[in-house]
Amino acid sequence: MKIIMVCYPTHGGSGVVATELGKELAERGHTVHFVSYQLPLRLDRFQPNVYYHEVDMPAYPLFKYPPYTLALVNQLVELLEREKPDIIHAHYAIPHSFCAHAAREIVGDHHVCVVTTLHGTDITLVGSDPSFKRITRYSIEKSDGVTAVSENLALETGEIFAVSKEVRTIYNFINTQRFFRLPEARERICRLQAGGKVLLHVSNFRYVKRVPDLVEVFARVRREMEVKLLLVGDGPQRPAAQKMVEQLQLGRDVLFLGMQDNVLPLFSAADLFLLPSEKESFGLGALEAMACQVPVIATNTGGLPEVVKHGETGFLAAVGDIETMAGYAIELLWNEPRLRRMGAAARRRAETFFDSRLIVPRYEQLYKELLQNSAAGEI
Ligand code: GMT
Repeated sequence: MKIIMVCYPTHGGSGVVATELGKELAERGHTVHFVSYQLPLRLDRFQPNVYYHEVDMPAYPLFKYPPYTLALVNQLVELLEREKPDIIHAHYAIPHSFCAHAAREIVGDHHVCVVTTLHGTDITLVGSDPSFKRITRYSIEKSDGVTAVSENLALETGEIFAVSKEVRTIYNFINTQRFFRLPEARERICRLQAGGKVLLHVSNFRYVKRVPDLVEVFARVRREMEVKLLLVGDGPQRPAAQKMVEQLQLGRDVLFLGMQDNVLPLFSAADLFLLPSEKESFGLGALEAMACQVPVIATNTGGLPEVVKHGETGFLAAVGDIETMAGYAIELLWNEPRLRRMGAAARRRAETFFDSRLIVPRYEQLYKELLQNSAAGEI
């Protein structure tokens, strides 16, 4: 198949999922054209069957807000006319799916099918805002296939937008043959006394991630043992977190590492992954941790309970319940055999339910079904 993948190129989860999906599809012999405003972070543009098209954005002083989405539609129109793809796979209902519909309309191409994958931010955070709600609903209804990255997100989409369209859950995935705990990463990354532990958080530091809760949890764990906190990523809550760390005099043990392109050694150095989010449709970072045998302490929200099994591959607590999260962390970190058992169970869960070899064929199957329906005139 010939597939156009429209996504954000950044460190955020949706861009990572779209990029990894495109790469896996290209390895399976499909032709994949990525369209974005920048080369997606994990994309190797020289991989066979992969093409990358950057959206041309002329800077024109008249516009207060550069009309990126219009430039994207124009780029898609050109690709539809030139490449005659089978599928446009848009990651995010808005703006990407909406742009795909506009491009299809302009070209009058009734062959190409539009698949929209909902990631969460486009539904529960931005998409449900009154300024975007109608257009998000339209983008979902108009798609030939719609997927959500967890059952919870599929359910919420139905509740928020009252769409008649079937929203199929296809979980996020990880290639467990490539993403696994690297030996000796700990020693290379941080110096610790014998028995010292490492906590890890990776995110874009948006408010929804509740980074201050994370620092509070760490402060409590730090009172009990020798431990370091690695914070990977950047975003609006980083300055507040840095201030808290200073005030709580934790500076010696908290490392702000900023954006990191290669996160595998960091996951491999960790004993526990913390994700105290307000909302999380899936929590890709949690899955990456699990693939590296790192148990997860997270909040009992959104799709996280579908990823992290409480008491088996980590622990879940109510949003904002710092005491409980810290209690779980301390108990587990003191109990080395249980920590290792949970780590092994986490890895097994990643392999059994979220491996790319299981999930990517589900997307291929969806594309095939849609193309068959389209050929039979059912779309
Ligand atoms: O919240 C983020 O980290 C970024 C965001 C995005 O839109 O790129 O992530 C969303 O999509 C990820 C991939 O499907 C999910 O793993 C995240 O849970 C989801 N974020 C939220 O729902 C807040």
